[in-house]
Amino acid sequence: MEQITLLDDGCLKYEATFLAPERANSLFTTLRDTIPWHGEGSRGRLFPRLVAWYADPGVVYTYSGITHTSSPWTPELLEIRARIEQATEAGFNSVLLNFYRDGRDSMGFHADDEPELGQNPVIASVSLGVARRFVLKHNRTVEKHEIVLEHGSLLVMGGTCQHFWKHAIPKTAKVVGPRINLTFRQLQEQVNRWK
Ligand SMILES: O=C(O)CCC(=O)C(=O)O
Ligand SMILES: [Mn+2]
Repeated sequence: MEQITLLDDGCLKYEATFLAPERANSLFTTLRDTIPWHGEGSRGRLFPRLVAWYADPGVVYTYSGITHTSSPWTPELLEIRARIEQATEAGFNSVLLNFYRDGRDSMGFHADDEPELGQNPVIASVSLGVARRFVLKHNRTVEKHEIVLEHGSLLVMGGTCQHFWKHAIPKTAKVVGPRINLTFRQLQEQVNRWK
């Protein structure tokens, strides 16, 4: 895997051909057609993408003010998780799936820094379908780093990535087809918070 060290010890690993092209093709079709994709939003506005969430029984995840309950793993998701756990030597108890229908779907700058993820989480991200730009921006210096996430690729974010950097999938004006992204996460037991 290609390794990139970002300012302040953010760590990125990238493998463009993590999944063989035929397997990536069939996974894309199966996930597109069988995952119960649904819209989600906050403050009365839908996010510009569809989502789904899978996790081990009992795992709860709150982000953007929404508490998510999970569906049980499908065979395809279990297969990808096993391959990723082998490649990263990390464990993952949940996966968030995003479906970008076309170039107008996107994800704004954010960090995966919910308390359930703990300090310096390892987040493994598999991309299927149309390649899209993944942009990281340093919180203080605003320095940017960009990777085009290819069909069948694996990106691993580790180190202090979620602390000092934000990441985004920008919209594109080009006419592009759909993309599926899976981010595998290890969620710790729900932390009690004053809210
Ligand atoms: O679609 C992507 O590659 C990024 C997804 C992401 O950052 C997230 O789900 O938190
Ligand atoms: Mn993210």
